[in-house]
Amino acid sequence: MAAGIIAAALLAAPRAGYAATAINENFEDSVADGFAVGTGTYSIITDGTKVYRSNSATARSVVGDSASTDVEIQASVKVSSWATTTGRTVGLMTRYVDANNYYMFIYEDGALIIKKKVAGILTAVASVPYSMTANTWHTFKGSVAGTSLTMSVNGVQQLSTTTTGLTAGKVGVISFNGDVRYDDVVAADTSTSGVLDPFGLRMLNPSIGKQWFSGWSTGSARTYTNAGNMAVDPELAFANGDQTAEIFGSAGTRSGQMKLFGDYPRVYVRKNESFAIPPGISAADKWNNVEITFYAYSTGDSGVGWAGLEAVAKTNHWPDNWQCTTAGYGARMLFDGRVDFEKELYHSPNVNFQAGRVANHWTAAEGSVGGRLPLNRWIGFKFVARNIDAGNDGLWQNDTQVRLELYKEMSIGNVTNPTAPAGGGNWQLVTSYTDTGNLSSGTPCTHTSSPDDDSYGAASKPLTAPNYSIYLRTDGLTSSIPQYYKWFSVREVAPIPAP
Ligand SMILES: [Ca+2]
Ligand SMILES: [Ca+2]
Ligand SMILES: [Ca+2]
Repeated sequence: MAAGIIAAALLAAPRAGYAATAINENFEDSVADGFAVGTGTYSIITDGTKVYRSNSATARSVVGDSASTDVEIQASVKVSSWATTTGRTVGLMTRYVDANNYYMFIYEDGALIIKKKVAGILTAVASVPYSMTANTWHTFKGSVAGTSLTMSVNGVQQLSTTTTGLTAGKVGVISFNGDVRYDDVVAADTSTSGVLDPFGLRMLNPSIGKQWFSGWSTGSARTYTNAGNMAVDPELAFANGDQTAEIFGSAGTRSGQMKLFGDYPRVYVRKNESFAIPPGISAADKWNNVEITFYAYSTGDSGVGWAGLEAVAKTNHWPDNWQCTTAGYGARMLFDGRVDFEKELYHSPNVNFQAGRVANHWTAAEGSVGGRLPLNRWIGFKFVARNIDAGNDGLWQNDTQVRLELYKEMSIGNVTNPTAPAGGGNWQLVTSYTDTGNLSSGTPCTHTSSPDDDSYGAASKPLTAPNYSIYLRTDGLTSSIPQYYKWFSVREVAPIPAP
């Protein structure tokens, strides 16, 4: 297991040979996150809950990673009515390249069919008679692994076959000649080859530069309060928070974990603990587009309204009063059940905006009471913050939008010291938001003593620039209600290609 730092040049690198489709969409925020309509029109309507609907004669909408190979997609599917007596089609797609190339897992004219369209030529690969009741929800599931394809409805496998012709593509939904609705669309890669990090967790995006992995499973037990020890824990910094952080090291029942409590814990990953302006951190040691991952276990609610589990990206926030660099994006799972993003423009004075908020996010099945953050169980947390790469040139300087995504992973329950979840975890999108600069006070920052001051003012635009820190934070935890953290990492990833 890797400990400490793996540094690499911050050069643009070719995309690694794996993909990341991680979709979990219930449409309750009225946004079909990541979906791109290929054919026809779609809208979100209320049909019990919020659902994705099309009544176009030909309708296809796709989502996920075009590089995905082996993948499963499941969705609740309902037909409200048909517009024709034949050509009645509804279902799911994998390996979608374009409107002439994809695999289908469909109901069509009295049968379930696995079908392919390759270079525009349709071929039915397998079928079985099936009666699909109108105005009833059916759970469709299609999976492809290598040349094997299977289709299930309502948990019962109906078809299993093999075919060739397509190797990679997005997933999606498809219908012809019906008024159809979809809900609870879940899709994920099933291949783990090359996609697990050194802890055994799934990486949703490949690393392209600097990576940092906590080294908490090695060495002796050690405790940090208001200073780190970078000889032992490189780039792990504590001098800007108020906390007790007990790292268990290689021994004991909590090997590999950090126990955290205090009035305002702030656990930074940054190159040094200098409060100088600037701190003497090189461009190669800054962070920009990042995937931040950890698992956390909360033993009690601090009662602080802005506390829970939180990671902050694209920030310095050190010292707090260096106005032009304190800006950042926080992804939050708050104790009170809210999940959201917080864009902080300045720390002094305190100016911030919230976005992508969902209240009472958690379910009883996840261990929640009244929608609040589940306690006494492990929650996987991933925050992905990436520029959209204007010009597709790998340069952040001309970028104008930042995409924020918060994921959870709930397959580990209440155990003292878990092993990595099967397949690296089933990561589900919690909320997402694209900052186009609209989260703004319009007041530029005024600090001018450092070359790293932002001359435009962080107030007036999205946070596209690299910065010195990422950090974890929580508030108001006493020694009787600590949190435990495991598998904390930060990896520089590629920006999102511009459309
Ligand atoms: Ca819904
Ligand atoms: Ca959504
Ligand atoms: Ca660019």
